[in-house]
Amino acid sequence: MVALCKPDHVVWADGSEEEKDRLTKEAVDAGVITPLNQEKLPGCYLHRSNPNDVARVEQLTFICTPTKDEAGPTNNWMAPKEAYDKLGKLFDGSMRGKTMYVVPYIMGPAGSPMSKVGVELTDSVYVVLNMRIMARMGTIALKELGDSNDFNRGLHSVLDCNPERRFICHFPQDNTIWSVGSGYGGNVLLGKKCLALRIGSYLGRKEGWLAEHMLILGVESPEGEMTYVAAAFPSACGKTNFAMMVPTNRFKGWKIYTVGDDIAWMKVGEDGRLRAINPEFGYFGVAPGTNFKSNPNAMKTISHDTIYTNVATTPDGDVWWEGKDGDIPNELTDWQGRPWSRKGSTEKAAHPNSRFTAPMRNNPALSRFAEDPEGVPISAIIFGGRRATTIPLVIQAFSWTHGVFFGSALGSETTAAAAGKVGVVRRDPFAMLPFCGYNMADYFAHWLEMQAFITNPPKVFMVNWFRQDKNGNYLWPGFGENMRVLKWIVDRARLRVGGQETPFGWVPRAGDLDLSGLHISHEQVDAATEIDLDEWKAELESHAEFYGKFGDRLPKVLELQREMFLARIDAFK
Ligand code: SAT
Ligand code: MN
Repeated sequence: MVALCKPDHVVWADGSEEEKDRLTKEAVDAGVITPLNQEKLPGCYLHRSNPNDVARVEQLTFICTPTKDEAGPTNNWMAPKEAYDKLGKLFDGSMRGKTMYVVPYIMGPAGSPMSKVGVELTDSVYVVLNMRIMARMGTIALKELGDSNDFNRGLHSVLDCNPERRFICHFPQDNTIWSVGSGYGGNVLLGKKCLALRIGSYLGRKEGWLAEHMLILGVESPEGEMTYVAAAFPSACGKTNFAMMVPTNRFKGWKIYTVGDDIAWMKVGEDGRLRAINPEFGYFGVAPGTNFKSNPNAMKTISHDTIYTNVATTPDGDVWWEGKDGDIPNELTDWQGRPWSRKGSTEKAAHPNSRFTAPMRNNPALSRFAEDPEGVPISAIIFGGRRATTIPLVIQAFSWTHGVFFGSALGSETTAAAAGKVGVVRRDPFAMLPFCGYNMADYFAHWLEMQAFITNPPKVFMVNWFRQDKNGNYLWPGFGENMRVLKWIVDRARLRVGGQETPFGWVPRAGDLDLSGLHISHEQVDAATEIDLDEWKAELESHAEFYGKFGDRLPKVLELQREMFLARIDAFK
């Protein structure tokens, strides 16, 4: 790769504090990052990206399998040879005058049988500084690897950051990722979406485990009973908030512990239960909307040793974004470094997809099992999305197969995390649409097959915090109040609370959800949990269009589920 990229220098990252200080200084001197107010935000820095490079680019992301069928209808495909040739030309000489950093890293705790080693070669010091937060990086990874050559091969160059020369290519058969022309997190922190999800999902199928776009949290009751759940929501739908939730006052004594906020690797343990690890070491979270009400633990987490990307700043070097606590400052510097004023400016001061990169050890609610090499046992799996209508506050699947059906048909309104239009419902199965590294029909089949190995399978649920009334107001207050829903989920998983059977699953009856002290009307809660048969008919009909993409490859049992639910509507009418 040195012969190809022709860097002036090669630097092996060891992950030490000394190295962090040296690289931070170099990055500051080069203008890549700027120190923030070190009294308010010790160890914190700001990075402003190229304005054309602020989110993942799904249209430029490719799965390079030998055949197009292996990548499937939901992925962009490029033949491996074509991709290597095309990107090889771009990488040729790309690091002239620059340094190539060699970044060895582990996804997962050191010594865990579930962990994987990767090595990312990059010409971006911003990537190195972010990777050391997001993954266990440096010498520790080389030790983990030993003399094995089983590691992910990642190559990254920002080039001139031109969208015309931007490609994120995955070669699952070679355990290789080539990323060029971008500096944005999801495109370039190769351990995250590229390895932990796209390549990971491929390896998971081959090796019999699951790589999922899921948070992992532990709920502890006042009696000390701990229950772990994993939950899949599309990007920017509140996974980080849910993973760090502080329960509403009514639930005094209940505690939520974070294991992970974005990715779960799950495998059947010796005990026949599904066990999950968080392969990451930090959080790459969305800043706008984060405040002491929506996520107090995140606010504490990002108060030191954090890299901010594309947020706004105040005159005294503090950070700001839309939805932060307190009054909107009169004067700011916006995410592009331009003066911004509360009265005069019409654009947002922070980019809607501006981010923080923070070490998970900063999180006051970090689970003490977050680094357990065996993972935590999962009792419930939750699928969620952002839906104005149709999907109730919570609904439980009748079976694992039904749960896979829920996941396969998940829909959500689009957000700012990916480039493109915001606010349209798109099918995002398992919240994995942009992250599944192989044919999604085979991915559904893999999920269905897993049940043969899990003797004690988690119960499966769907939630929707975002349902609206006719005037566009949210029906459910969300945030800490979501504890009420989570409690029902935990009690259902432990077989000790009632529910109402509907054609499509169980929902809580009046009295099953603890609503004490909640200042909203019962009618409003009823509206949030209502099943509207006509809306569901339209929903199930719209699944057909999505399922149709997969042709014969779609597992038959999913289409049969869909038709069965459609037929049940008439029986309930
Ligand atoms: O933008 S990232 O892919 O890093 C985060 C996300 O979209 O979930
Ligand atoms: Mn994500």
